[in-house]
Amino acid sequence: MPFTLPPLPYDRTALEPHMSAETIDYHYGKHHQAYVTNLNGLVAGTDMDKMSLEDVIRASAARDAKIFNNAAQIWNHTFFWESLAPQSPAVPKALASAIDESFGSFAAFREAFLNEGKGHFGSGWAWLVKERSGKLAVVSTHDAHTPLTGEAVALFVIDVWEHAYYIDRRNDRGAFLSTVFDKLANWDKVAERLAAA
Ligand code: MN3
Repeated sequence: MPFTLPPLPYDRTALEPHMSAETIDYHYGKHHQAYVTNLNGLVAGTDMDKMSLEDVIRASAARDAKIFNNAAQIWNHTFFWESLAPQSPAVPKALASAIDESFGSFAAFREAFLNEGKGHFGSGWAWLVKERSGKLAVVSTHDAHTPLTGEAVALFVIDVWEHAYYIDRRNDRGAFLSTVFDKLANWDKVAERLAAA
């Protein structure tokens, strides 16, 4: 079963001026697509070519870094695009309460998230997750690593690989993070994931 690039949930120009169509063309059209193309080449003829993407990620995590990296990057990027919206909605009540309980305030959550993303060394991802205890937490993962292989449930993510911001922001990861967080975060989607977690 060939894996396919999931459609973007909005038009390529819809996140402008905060994220350019050129960034979408490269980040979604080339980087995300390349992980799909690579994975299809790697799993062809193996026992993984009929599995779901999630099963491929779990099955390859301990035994095949190339397959794991490409499969997890497909999943992480799809989760990232779905974490964004052209008009960032207000934070729904249930999500706001969970954030207040875990971080003290939305402002404290925002600061923790932006610091985690800015402070992450090298390529990776900054996440809001729901831990097994029920508490929300901010974590980062390196390279392709993903909460999907652990016990926490992913709720929101921002990609902090350089390819995510270099076209629009050059080396300014901090400006990219705060703009995406403040202008493009799809809090309705995050609340939906929390309700399902
Ligand atoms: Mn990326």
